[in-house]
Amino acid sequence: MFDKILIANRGEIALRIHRACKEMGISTVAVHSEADAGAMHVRLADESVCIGPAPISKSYLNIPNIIAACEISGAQAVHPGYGFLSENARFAEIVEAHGFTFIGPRPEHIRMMGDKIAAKVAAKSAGIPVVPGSDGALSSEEEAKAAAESIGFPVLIKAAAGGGGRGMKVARTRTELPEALATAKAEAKAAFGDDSVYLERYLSTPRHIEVQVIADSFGAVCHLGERDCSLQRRHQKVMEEAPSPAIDAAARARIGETVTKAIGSLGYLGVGTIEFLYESGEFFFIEMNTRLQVEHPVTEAITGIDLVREQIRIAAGLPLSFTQEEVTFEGHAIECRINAENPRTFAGSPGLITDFHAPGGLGVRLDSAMYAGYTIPPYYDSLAGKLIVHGRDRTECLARLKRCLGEMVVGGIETTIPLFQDLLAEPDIREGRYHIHWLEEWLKAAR
Ligand code: MV4
Repeated sequence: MFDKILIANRGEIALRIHRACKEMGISTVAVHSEADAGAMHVRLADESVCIGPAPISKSYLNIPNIIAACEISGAQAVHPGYGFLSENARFAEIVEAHGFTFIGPRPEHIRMMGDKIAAKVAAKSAGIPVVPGSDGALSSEEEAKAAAESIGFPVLIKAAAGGGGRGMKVARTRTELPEALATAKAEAKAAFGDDSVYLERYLSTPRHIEVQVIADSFGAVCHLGERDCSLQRRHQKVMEEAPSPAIDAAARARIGETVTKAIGSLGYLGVGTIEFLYESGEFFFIEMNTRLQVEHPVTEAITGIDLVREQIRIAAGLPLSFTQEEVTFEGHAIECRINAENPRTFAGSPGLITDFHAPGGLGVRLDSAMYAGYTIPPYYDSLAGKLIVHGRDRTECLARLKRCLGEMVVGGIETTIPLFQDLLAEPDIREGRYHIHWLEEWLKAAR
């Protein structure tokens, strides 16, 4: 096992990784920008190294400086967290080329899943159900028309280099197709420097359901159930839950088995998330994420498995500490992303936190880098913390979440806490009746 790990991230996820390390007897190296010198991840870590000025391109994305921090600190492994360099195959290769261990999947799998066409081809050939579509990049308008006619309208044109919704265009009819194709290509070129696009049947009101998988270097692969992440705004998840209110145990076991077999056949290593759109009782693969995800704690809550600990064990060449038969799903968990934002306009609200009170009690977890006296810098993501609540069932979970939101105090800045209080009063949310467009429709209407 490693005795020192460098955490190449900031904020709540840097703390999350630090906590797993300490429980495993591993010492930690924080890296930070000049703007983060007083951040909690720096204060808690055993050592810290400044890796550059505030802009992420000069610090958290600065590969040479992160490698230098590994060298001067004597860390043996790097945990990238999520975002930043976590799905950069080149970074994983560079870390390994310098004699350090990258705590994550193999570069070839990161690269494959980063190319949405290659990912879909791999998923389909491994037996995962995919959205009916063009099965590859579109090379002409004629090809797009032929594919669309055989699938049926409406269709969605997506960028191969995409993700996060950029370069996506709906064509409702044959007439709309040429313009949608041209716009999607232009957007993809501008955003990613790659104008490859493909086409899929457009699903109008699906849920976003993702399955957590984990694989060790001995060929063991397990699934840890699903998370429902349908509540999103502008492709940013807002609230996530496990299990999905839309999935029963039989459907869970079925998709879990399909995904587990596929991941095994790909020779995947580490944690991963297979994203599906779920509509009319059917799963359709859209993408795979090769990182630890923001919302991983809801899976941890219902399975009792520490995903970061397992990631570190896998990277150190140890087996999974459980088998599929030993994985059980207990109760219900919901995560609220507490962002430093105005709860109505979503305008960022960085600044000094004057007061801070964390909710507590049975089944309550707060993953946050906030403290009274901390100033949230304006340079980074607005995610300030995550409140994760676990209950014996969804009803208990909702009651506990309401209680916790009322207890929590973050003074001096605006946060999304009031948004969650309003959401919890909605019958659709209480009943679990929502899809990927529900939140934006609700924000547009009732408020
Ligand atoms: C789709 C879709 C409908 N049909 N694909 C958006 C981000 C990208 N990762 C996949 N996305 C979508 N793909 C087909 N064939 C609708 C979306 C989509 C979406 C998906 C998940 C969560 C929120 C979303 C919001 C708008 C559109």
